[in-house]
Amino acid sequence: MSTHPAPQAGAPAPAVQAWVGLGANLGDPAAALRQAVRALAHTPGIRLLRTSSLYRSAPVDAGGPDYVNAVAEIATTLAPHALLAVLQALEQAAGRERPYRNAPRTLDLDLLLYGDQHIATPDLTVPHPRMFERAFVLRPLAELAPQQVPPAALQAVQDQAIGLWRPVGWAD
Ligand code: A4P
Ligand code: MG
Repeated sequence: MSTHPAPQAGAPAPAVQAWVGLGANLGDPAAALRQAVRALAHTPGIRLLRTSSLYRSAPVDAGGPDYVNAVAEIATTLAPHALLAVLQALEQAAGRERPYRNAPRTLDLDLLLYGDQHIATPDLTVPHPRMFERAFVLRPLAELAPQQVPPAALQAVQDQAIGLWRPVGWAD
């Protein structure tokens, strides 16, 4: 017999823990990340659990100014595609333009992990397909959820230039 009780009809969906990668390198990137985190915290179906430190990182596979990157840990009752739609709406609200691949951007929000689910659809792949190649994802994610980041993965990206964003933090 299953040890898990069957969900009750009409019962609220159970919350799933998920991690969102944030990045920006145009305009005022730290302000854009702060605004995005505030907006996530106020979105129905999303509870903001924690945020990593803000990091400054050199562009990877891209040009333009240095990036500010961070990761947010959330609990959400939204389904993965509904969460993606929220992230894309916030990117649009921040004036995101997409002139070419990996172009500098005012705000990029990527769904890195959604519980332990593996998702492969035309518009959503989870875990995010490039996250394990990137220090700007793995360093802040390891701060929040070291169990999600194998030491060998961190080691593999140690040559990528990244450090804490100074002098301002989330509160500034
Ligand atoms: N998509 C599929 N899976 C996902 C997912 N898990 N999360 C689709 C979010 N979106 C996902 O995304 C293109 C399409 O990916 C979307 O339509 C969505 O349906 P996009 O945001 O329009 O384009 P993008 O940002 O160029 O793609 P992506 O995948 O976010 O780019 P990357 O690979 O993350 O690279 N260097 C530094 N230092 N810091 C950065 O933040 N970012 C990039 C972007 C490159 N270099 C960087 C940084
Ligand atoms: Mg993106």
